[in-house]
Amino acid sequence: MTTKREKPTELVPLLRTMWLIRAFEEKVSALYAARQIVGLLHLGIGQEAVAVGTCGLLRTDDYVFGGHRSHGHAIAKGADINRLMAEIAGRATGYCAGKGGSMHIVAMEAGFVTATGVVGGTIPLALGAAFAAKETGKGQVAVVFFGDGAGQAGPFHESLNIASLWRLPVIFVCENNGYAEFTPLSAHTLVERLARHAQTYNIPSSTVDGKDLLRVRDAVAEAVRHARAGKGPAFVECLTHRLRGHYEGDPAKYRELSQLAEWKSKDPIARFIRELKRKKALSDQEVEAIEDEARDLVERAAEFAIASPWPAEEEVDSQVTA
Ligand SMILES: Cc1ncc(C[n+]2csc(CCOP(=O)(O)OP(=O)(O)O)c2C)c(N)n1
Ligand SMILES: [Mg+2]
Repeated sequence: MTTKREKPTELVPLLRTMWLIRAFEEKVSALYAARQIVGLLHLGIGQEAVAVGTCGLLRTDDYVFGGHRSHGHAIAKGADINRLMAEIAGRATGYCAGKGGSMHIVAMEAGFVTATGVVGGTIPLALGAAFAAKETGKGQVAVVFFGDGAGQAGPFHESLNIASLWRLPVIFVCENNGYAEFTPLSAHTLVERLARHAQTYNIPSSTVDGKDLLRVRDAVAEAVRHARAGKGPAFVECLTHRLRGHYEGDPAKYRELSQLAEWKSKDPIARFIRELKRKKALSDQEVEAIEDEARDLVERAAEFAIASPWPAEEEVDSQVTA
């Protein structure tokens, strides 16, 4: 697998997926403001290039794990947006029958194994999938997305060590957005680049601009090649920004407005559009059509979700464990 010889027009579907994620999360935000969705929501607006740059390289039977900010990861891996929207809205037609919600997405048919609200919680689980992949020998890899905050969790370090020791085909994708909740990276660690931890455990690593889809894609392509060849794990740190608060409704007083304006000027979608236009891969009209199509699909997903029934009362104890 190489990313170097692709024709620019072959990259256009990646823009479609980025727009689908952006439109989806903007709709989720609007439904939340209208109280048609309730609960705790963490949006990845601004971080789409990491999800798409990574998952666009994977096979359906590769395993992906996420965390509390993973709508985009699931969509990029091919999850059905109707069932995803229904899950976030708590409806019976959702992926987990409406009982998991925004932070507990499972889309097994797409290879999106699970997400969790426990920071760093899926990192060891991805090792399990990678171990199974290694045993069955079909060349599958496991990918786990996590944030800079997870880098201070014990399971992160334990998992890096074991993955390296057992040469597991797992790719650690760190979305370093510089904050864990309301705390800047500099206040929770002296290790500015999370990829340095990979070096400690002899895992090949790179740090890339996570707002630049093609840089993410190149780094992940290298990591996937390495893992599929049986050479063990790889680590890709993507420097990115979240353009919303930590959760929807977060007043975000810990960051300056000027800082937010600067981050917005580096929006990964606008940047990829500029890149595709420079490569003469698409026209202004095509750019508009891609956005319109994404918004239409998302509107239909929202209609499907809101028209869906709530889980039945007698279902409250099924499919859940105490
Ligand atoms: C084990 C655990 N500790 C603390 C929390 C509370 N918490 C929720 S999100 C979060 C910050 C996570 O930061 P990061 O990993 O950088 O992800 P980001 O929110 O930036 O995407 C924390 C500490 C939690 N959910 N789980
Ligand atoms: Mg973070």
